[in-house]
Formats: sequence, structure tokens, C-alpha cells
Amino acid sequence: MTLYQPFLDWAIATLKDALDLSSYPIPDGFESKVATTGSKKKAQEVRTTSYGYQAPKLRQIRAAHVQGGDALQVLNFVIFPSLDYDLPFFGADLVTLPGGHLIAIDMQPLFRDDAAYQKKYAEPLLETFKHHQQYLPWGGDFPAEAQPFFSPAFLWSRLQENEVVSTRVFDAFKDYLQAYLGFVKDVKPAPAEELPAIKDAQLKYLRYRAEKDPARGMFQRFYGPEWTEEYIHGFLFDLERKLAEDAV
Ligand code: DBV
Repeated sequence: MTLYQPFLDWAIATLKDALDLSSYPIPDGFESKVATTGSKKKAQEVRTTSYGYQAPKLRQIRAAHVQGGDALQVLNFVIFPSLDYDLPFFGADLVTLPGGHLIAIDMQPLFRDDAAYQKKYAEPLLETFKHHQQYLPWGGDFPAEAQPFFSPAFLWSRLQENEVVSTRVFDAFKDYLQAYLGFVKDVKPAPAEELPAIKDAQLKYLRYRAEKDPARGMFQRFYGPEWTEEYIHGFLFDLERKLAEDAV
């Protein structure tokens, strides 16, 4: 089963249509990684495939696709805007585990408590949010410290049916990515006086995601701690490294 392959294929095709897309470097050894888990009799291959792109206004567009049989499928897809735009992050965390599906789709704000920012980037999404929310019941508690990073249009759900993922979740994913591309098209460079706050907000978000990455345990089990830390800081959440290299 590869539940999320259609999401990935659609996203890449759509980005290619809408943007002047080029590839983003994936460090050696991280394009594709395989481990075998389970017993000898019931061995299960777990493959993690990485995708990286960039485009004008978008510093890094990256996906991690984990395929480990019916009980383990993950697509984590994030767009990190360039530091001279006030764009939110596009984030999708689509996770299938033995207990069911965990779905998170959002445009994560740089400035959660700024009313003008909300009006610009959250309000236009609320109709779409309400539509999809009907089919994607609220997933329940999540870490309070994560709150500042979510928008009011955060789709967060726990589901049982594969069918709902392939239909309702896929529709929501498409609508959110299309809406995001609309923001990208319209956005103008931020005024110079806003740039320090943007950089600061990007770093806060990035540090939180890298530090709290809920996939850390899973990656460590499959691929070991060294590979995992390098994957997290060198690819999945790489802004600090890139700033240190002066590559941003
Ligand atoms: N999450 C990541 C990356 C992953 C990944 C890079 C490449 O940030 C997968 C893989 N997320 C992943 C896995 C789990 C979760 C859970 C494997 C399950 C962990 C487990 O149960 O063992 C949304 N994802 C979660 C949780 C939340 C999110 C709130 C539950 C965590 C918990 O209960 O502690 N991640 C969070 C979020 C976005 C996101 C809102 C962006 C929209 O990417």
C-alpha cells in the first residue's frame, strides 16, 4: 500500500505547473533509506524517500515519504518560504500507524497573534477550513506548546478509513496547497523593517519542529540516531545550517 503516493505526485505536478521549480539539494545518503524490521519470518522493509525543490519566493519545498507496509505510511510535506516574504509555512503531516490515520494540514503562521496577519493569511482560508472540517473530525488534544504554531484553519483529525484519506483528506490537501499557491503568487517582498521579525519567527518555528519532531523515535529505531539527527538538521529542518553556511 502506498496511500500517500497520489498526494505526492499531485503536489509535485501542481507545483511544477504553478512555479518556476528547481531542485533543492538532498544531502548524500538521504535521498532514499531502507531498513528491514520485524522478525525473519515477517520481515518488513521501511523505505524513506526524500524530495526537495525550491522556487522564487520559496526557500525549500521538501517531502519525506515513509513506506513500511499497510501499518506504516507517512507523508510529511512542508514549504519554507524565503526569508524576505511574510508567507506562512505550508505543512502537511499525514501519518498512518497501526491504530489509524493521523492527519494534520495547515498554513502555519509566522505571527499567530497579529490580527492583520490573520486577516491576510487565515481568514481567506476559513471557508475552505469549515468545508473540510465536516468530514475530518477534530483529532483531540495536541501539545499545548505547539499552539502558537497553528493557524485557526488547522485541520487536525484522526481517522480509521483508508477511503476517507483517499477522498476527503486528499481534497483538503489539494485545496490548501492551491490556496497557498495563490498567496505565493500575490505576495510582495516584505519591507526591510519586517525582515528581522520574519527571520526570528522562521527560526522559532524551525527550532520547535526540529526539537519536537514526532518522527524522531521512529527514525531512530529504523535507521539509528546518527542518521536521524543528520536527517532532521541537515534536510528536514535545515534553516539554521543554511544560515550558518550563509546560503540563505
Ligand atoms: N512529523 C514530522 C516529520 C515526520 C513526522 C518530519 C518525516 O514533523 C511524522 C516524518 N508525525 C509523524 C509521526 C507521528 C506524528 C505525529 C510518525 C506519530 C508519532 C507517534 O505517534 O509515534 C502534527 N504530528 C504528530 C502529532 C502532531 C503532528 C500534533 C502528534 C504528536 C504527539 O501526539 O505528540 N507535525 C505536526 C503538525 C505538522 C507536522 C501540525 C504540520 C502541519 O508536520
